[in-house]
Amino acid sequence: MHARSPIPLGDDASLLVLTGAGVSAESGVPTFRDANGLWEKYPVVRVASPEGFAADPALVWRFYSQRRARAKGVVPNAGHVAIAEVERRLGERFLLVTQNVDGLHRQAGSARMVEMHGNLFRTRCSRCARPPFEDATVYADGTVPTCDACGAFLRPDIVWFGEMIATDDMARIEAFVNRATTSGPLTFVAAGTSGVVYPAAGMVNAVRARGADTWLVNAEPANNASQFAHFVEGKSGEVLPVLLGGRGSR
Ligand code: BV8
Ligand code: ZN
Repeated sequence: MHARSPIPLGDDASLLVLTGAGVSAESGVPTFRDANGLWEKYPVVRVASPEGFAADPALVWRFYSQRRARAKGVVPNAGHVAIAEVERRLGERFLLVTQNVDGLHRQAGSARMVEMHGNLFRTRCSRCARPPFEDATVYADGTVPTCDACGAFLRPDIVWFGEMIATDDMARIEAFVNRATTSGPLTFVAAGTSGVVYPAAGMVNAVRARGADTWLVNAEPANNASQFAHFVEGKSGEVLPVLLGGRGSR
């Protein structure tokens, strides 16, 4: 199905958007599982897991430093902009949950947002309670930064495989869905995600069980495409401005 008109959203309707790496693809950020994907060069378990970090922190910092260096030159695309615009129209009846760590949604103006897998430009201590801090440093090959409070290795403030999503992030999503489904209809739009990684990939089932209308916008049928009521095949940078009622639909 191809989007020709915006998703109808009544005055009491809420919108929950979930994005994955595909939404940043048109900005030039490689996705995880496409042919030239990031994971080709680095097996996930070695660069995006606590075990991998314990085994070779320098390799992990090389992986994330390379992504910081690549992300510095990229800008949001029309898909990010459409999501920020519909947030301005809906206000507190809108929430964005992103799996992306590239910071492009914030650059596009998104504010009502949960970065459920963390952020590439934040670093935290792997041991003490020192709060995470903004950090765009591209560490020189082989460097592993250490905490000046406790001396332990610093790590990217990112949720790795096998790690829990932050409890307050999950609580915020849950609270939004509860309020949205008691005050009116909820529409869920997932864009640019292969539907492989949980708990993000399970969101469609959770919201459908609460009566939400569910849309998938993706370049190909995602793993969990059958869970969605509507599937719009296409590029998020072209489809979202139409589907979310941005400029593209006038
Ligand atoms: C958890 C940070 C509880 C890293 C990421 C065994 C042991 C341990 C855990 C598990 C296990 N088996 C299963 C699990 C659970 C695991 C999981 O789901 N694994 C998968 C691989 C099976 N999940 C977890 O571990 C999560 N935590 O479950 O805690 C727990 C605890 C212990 C034990 C069990 C359970 C934590 C998951 C978070 C991992 N961190 N990111 C980093 O970013 O460096 S996930 C990583 O994948 C990214 O965040 C990325 O966003 C995410 C998902 O990928 P996608 O975003 O979907 O990107 P992808 O490339 O896959 O797809 C892009 C899509 O876009 C494609 O379909 C493409 O066609 C499309 N596309 C391309 N261009 C466009 C487009 N679409 C539209 N327009 C375009 N232009
Ligand atoms: Zn520390």
